[in-house]
Order: sequence, then structure tokens, then C-alpha cells
Amino acid sequence: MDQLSSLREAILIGDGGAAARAAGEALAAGVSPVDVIAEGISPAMGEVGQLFEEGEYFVPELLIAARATKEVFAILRPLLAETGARPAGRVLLATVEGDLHDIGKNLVGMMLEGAGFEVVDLGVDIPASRFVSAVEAERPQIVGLSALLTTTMPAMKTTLEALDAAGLRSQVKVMVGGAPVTQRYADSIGADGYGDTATAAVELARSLIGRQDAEASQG
Ligand code: B12
Repeated sequence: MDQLSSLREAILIGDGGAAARAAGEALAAGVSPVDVIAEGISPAMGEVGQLFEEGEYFVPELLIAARATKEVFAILRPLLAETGARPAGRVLLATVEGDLHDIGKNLVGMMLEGAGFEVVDLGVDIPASRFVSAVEAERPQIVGLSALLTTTMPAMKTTLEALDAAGLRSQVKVMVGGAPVTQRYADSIGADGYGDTATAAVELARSLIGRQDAEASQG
């Protein structure tokens, strides 16, 4: 898809205006908002991360690429909100304590919104105690934890333990993700699911809601 390649290129050079125009053209050509994220923004940001790892990009390039995606999200957000009449479920989403990475989390949130989920995004660097109070206040079916640093992954475990200690663990399904996180790690901390991409996060959220409904009907 031509418009999606232009979108990718615009994000790679951090040109928000061109990215927004390319996204607008893709939408006009019939590409769905969800596909603009899944097939445009998501792979482009993956590539930006890769270029950084390879030493081709430095922090400024990263940040202007991330800023360019925000201009596209501004166009997509109202369109995503229009999809689906009844929310598919409520997801509380955040990056764990000590961790400021939010590009992947934001993509996950956008994709979930596109799939009809109501997303409560707490932001970044969220301590376990805030998850506890937010679960009490928002009553989500799912909590999504993101971590991009090996040093902050343990905060996922701490968060699960805090939910448990507050008597809330059985009321929510917890899904985890972020570049260093693996299925094995998710299993080791007792999370209910792991997703390696924003698209996988949507599938996972759907299946977790299904599991929760089944458990609720069994009493
Ligand atoms: C962008 C970036 C930054 C930006 C963050 C900007 C922002 N607003 O997010 C800045 C420059 C601020 C930054 C800072 C730092 N960073 Co950094 N950063 C990256 C980089 C290059 C890309 C991350 C990214 O956005 N990828 C693109 C997105 C789309 O992918 P993603 O996040 O993995 O998300 C996808 C999936 O993982 C999944 N997913 C994500 N979350 C969730 C949640 C759920 C529930 C589910 C199901 C799925 C899911 O879906 C997403 C979409 O497909 C990575 C390298 C890399 N390749 O990962 C390093 C990296 C993560 N950073 C690293 C480091 C070390 C740091 C710093 C400590 C650097 C420093 N010395 O100051 C600081 C830490 C700041 C902090 N306290 O958090 C290291 C971590 C190493 C380690 N072993 O932990 C990495 C791996 C780079 C490296 N090789 O050294 N960083």
C-alpha cells in the first residue's frame, strides 16, 4: 500500500505533517484506522527502534519519530472511538514503575481502542500502589503492563503481588508485554497472558475477556 509506505518513510524521518497527510490519504483510500496502526505506525516504530540498536539513529531521531506518530494518532483517535457500540471490555494500561518507555504501550492502547475496548491509560512510571487504586476505581476486566527495561521487569511481579495483597488479583486478568518480556517470564510471575505485538495484545485481550466471562458464569 503506497500511502502506508509514505507513512512509514515520514515516521522514519520524523516528519509529523507528512505522516499525518499520508495517514489521511490511506484512510481516504479505504485503509481502516486499525490497519494504519498495525501496518503503518507499528512496523515503522519497530524499524526506528532497530536503527537505534544498530547505532544508525540516536535519541533525537527516536524522539522526533515518536512525536510524528502523535500527529497521526490525533487523526486516528476520533475515528477509533467511533467503532463498536458496546465496549468490548475495559483495559487499564500502563508502563511499570521506573520505566519511561511508552511508544509500544501507546500503540497497544490505540489498537485496543480500535478493537472496541475502553482503555484507561495511566501513563508511565506507575508504582504498584497506583495500579491497586486504579483497579479499585476503574474496575477494569484487564490490566496491561508494559516494561522495556530488564531492570523494570521485576516491577511487573511487584504489581501482581500488590494486586494479590489487595484482594484484587482474581477480579482482573493481567497481560504483560514489552521488548524484553517473554512468555516464559509472564508464566514465571503468574501473569494471565503475554503479547509480543500490539496486534497480539488485541487477540490476547479478547481471549482473556472470554476466559473471564466463562469463569464468571461458572460462579
Ligand atoms: C525509544 C527508546 C527509548 C526512548 C523512549 C521514548 C518513549 N517515549 O517511549 C528514550 C530515549 C526516552 C529511552 C530511554 C532509555 N532507554 Co530506551 N529504548 C528505546 C528503543 C530504541 C525503542 C523502544 C520502542 O519504542 N520500540 C518500538 C515499540 C513499537 O516497540 P515495543 O516498545 O517493544 O512495543 C511493542 C511490543 O513490545 C508490544 N508491547 C509493548 N508493551 C506492551 C504491553 C502489553 C500488555 C502487551 C500485550 C504488549 C506490549 O507491543 C508493542 C507494539 O508492537 C529500545 C530498543 C528496542 N529496540 O526496543 C531502547 C531500550 C529499551 N532502551 C534502553 C535503555 C538502556 C534506556 C535508558 C536506560 C538509556 C539511558 N542510559 O538513559 C533510558 C531509560 C529511561 C527510563 N527510565 O525508562 C535499552 C534497555 C536495555 C535493557 N537491557 O533493559 C534498550 C533495549 C536499548 C539498548 N539496546 O540498549 N529509550
